[in-house]
Amino acid sequence: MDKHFDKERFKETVRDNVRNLFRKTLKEATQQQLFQAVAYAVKDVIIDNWMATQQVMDEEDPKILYYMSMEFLMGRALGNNLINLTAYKEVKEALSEMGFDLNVIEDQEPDAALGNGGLGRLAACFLDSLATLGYPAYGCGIRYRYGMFRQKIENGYQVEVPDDWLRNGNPFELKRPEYAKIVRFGGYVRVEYDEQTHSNRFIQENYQSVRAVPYDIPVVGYNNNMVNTLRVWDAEAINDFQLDSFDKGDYQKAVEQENLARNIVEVLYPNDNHYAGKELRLKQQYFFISASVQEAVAKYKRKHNDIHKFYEKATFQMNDTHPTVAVAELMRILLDEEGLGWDEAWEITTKTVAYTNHTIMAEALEKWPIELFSRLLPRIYQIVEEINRRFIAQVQQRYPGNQDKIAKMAVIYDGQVRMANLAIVAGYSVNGVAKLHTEILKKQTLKDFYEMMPEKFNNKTNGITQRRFLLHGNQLLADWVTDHIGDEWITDLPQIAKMKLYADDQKARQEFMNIKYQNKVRLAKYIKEHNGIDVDPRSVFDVQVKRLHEYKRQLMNILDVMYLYRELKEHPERPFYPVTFIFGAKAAAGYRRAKLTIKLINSVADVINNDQSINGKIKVVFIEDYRVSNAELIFAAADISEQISTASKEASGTSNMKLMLNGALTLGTMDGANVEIVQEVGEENAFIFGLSSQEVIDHENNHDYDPTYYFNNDPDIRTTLMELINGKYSGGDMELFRELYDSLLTTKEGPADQYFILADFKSYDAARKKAIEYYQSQGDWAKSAILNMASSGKFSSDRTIQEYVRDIWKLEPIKITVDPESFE
Ligand code: B1H
Repeated sequence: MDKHFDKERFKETVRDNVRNLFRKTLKEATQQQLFQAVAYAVKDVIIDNWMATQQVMDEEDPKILYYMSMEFLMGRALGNNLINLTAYKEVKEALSEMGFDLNVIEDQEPDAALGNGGLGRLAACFLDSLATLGYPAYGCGIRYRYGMFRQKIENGYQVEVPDDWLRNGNPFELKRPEYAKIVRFGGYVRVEYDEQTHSNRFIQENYQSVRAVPYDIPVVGYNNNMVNTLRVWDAEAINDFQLDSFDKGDYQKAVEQENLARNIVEVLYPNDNHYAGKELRLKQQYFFISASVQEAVAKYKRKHNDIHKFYEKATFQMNDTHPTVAVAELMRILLDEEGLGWDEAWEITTKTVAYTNHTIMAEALEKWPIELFSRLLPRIYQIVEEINRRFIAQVQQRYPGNQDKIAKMAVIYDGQVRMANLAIVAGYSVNGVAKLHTEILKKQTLKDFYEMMPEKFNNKTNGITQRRFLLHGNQLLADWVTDHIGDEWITDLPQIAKMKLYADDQKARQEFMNIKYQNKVRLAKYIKEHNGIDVDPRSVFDVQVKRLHEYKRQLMNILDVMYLYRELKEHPERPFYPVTFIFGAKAAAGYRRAKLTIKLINSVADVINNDQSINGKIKVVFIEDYRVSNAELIFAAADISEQISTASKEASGTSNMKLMLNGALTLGTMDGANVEIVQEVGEENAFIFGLSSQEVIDHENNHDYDPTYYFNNDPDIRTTLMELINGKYSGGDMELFRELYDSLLTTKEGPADQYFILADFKSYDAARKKAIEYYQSQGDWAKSAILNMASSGKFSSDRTIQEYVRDIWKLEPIKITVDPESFE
């Protein structure tokens, strides 16, 4: 866009848009209206590139990736689109000449929060990398009417507020009614013998249906004219009954279908790493998968007549098991609509679908009761049954008489449909999301599958996009890097290793710390405005931002803050460098312990922040409504990156990468991608503590972990835990936090201290003190921080996507050259 960016014309367009959209002059327009006007002006530019991309795809007919995901955590689009159009600075300037501030305008945009956490944000980073690398791809998802809830903190408690993100419309989306599809639920399957083909036909009858209507959201590649599409499906009611034959049955059905359409896309389930088993969730899954698969097949057929080669032009990546009904839906279309035989259909399907596993947490495993599954999806269930029957026969052939293998690997077992097993049996690829995670899958979780089909298994360590999380989120640091090594890092992050040269340079260290300081001032201002808390930008910013989950151990973090505070009070003579402990986290609405942990953090914050005697040496801040947009501010300002999950539990983590890229030092366990981060940056530039994944797994297998040992033998631990039930942080209420206390010491509800907090507590505390100590030698710290940033090259999602393309998808990049005429 830089070559063609016409500042005067852009201003004119913004003026016209305000006029046409709102019947207002620029002076009269609100900031929200200005946002809309600017967004539409940007969309004008995107549309040309979007059409050009479509044209090249039509001409070259490349293989297309369909990235199927229940979640796309996109965040805001305006700033990111401007960044990728390489027009950010020009537009900022143009707006400033008109008397407006692009930052303020960006802040008017609601986050597109169609996801919970890492899994959804990973999908968003992947789309950015796919477009930037020129790979033809569709994101396939749901246009939730309400995204991830907005979090309010009231009296220290999390309160969930509906996220009405479409209230003012979404200027970037495009409704595509011409691609609508019908999706059917329920009823029964009638089998009919076809005399001509001597085969059975399966006809679903007495079903309810909804119309799936796609909305396309552009995904702009960086500086390459490429625009891919995120296609999210909305549901509309089908009311095709005859008003004159308005009998009771029709009316009843019309109302039911109306309700189905209204409910199905209403809201994103706010669970991260947890399976709730709700019927509506399965409806959501089949709804967007059926529509997406139908469209993928229809698109193929517009150009090709041999359906047997479908997999040469399309591949489906299933983001966890949530889209796994795609296996059976593709089979259904091939069998029932294309009239293929089982073996041909199976060959095509198993060359089309691939599966990514994102977690080994047992409670996240999707297992649908047969009753529910077969009632909702009768034909799909038949197909899954047949897949299972044939697979079990294979297992029996390979392991004659071995019931245990069947018990572990069957797709249908014990009254349940096991989606992970279906995904593995049908997928041509099964991947984990970090080296350690993939090894655990192969050796433990999916051992039997790995033994039977080792060729399917591979690792794809996650990554993040440096365009959003450095170029957009931390413009000072981005410019500084570019001044030193040029701008190739923007599309080739390993180039940032050239900054290692400057780790020993006094002037560079000073400059780095100055930039970090300015980003801390920016965050301090945000905290003052949103929390009313004063924090000192000269203090260490110790940051843990991620979903609230017991395995991520925010509880261990806050317990250690309580311990540090007590030490500070008891030993005022000891030197203590000021630290600001920053938390940001949403808890699933029904996750009691997680929500109580938020209350604890806020209660500890209240006590400590209001204790005048400690001179503000410790501050605790819980940032309300942690989401992509404020994450960008937080990463830029962080000194310490808390990555403290129980080893083996965090499949990869991605905030660890975003924080590293912004020059934070990792304080963490040897879990997920932390292992690879330490490998890249060196142990001397990180603070590693705690049990190893093998130690954790051994304790779990041997049932020999006893947290009361630590409670009884370590007075620091004991005293800290007692503070949960002695009223110190609850205005005298001894019961408020008892559930947390109990979770660590009793087996009332599940194993005591399931996540080994007490085992790791002292080594965590020591590692943290070491980090704070290290911060005081500013030169050394700056060196380590620069080295962290400079060693983050591996963690670009560009690298991850190249690996997926090379090992799994086998796509070819396309080139978009836009006819400059289209800008006139
Ligand atoms: C991850 C989930 C997840 N793993 C179920 N699994 C969900 C599971 O709504 N549900 O039912 C939602 C999310 N999310 C995360 O994926 C891992 O915990 C992270 O370690 C990983 O970095 C991320 C991306 O791979």
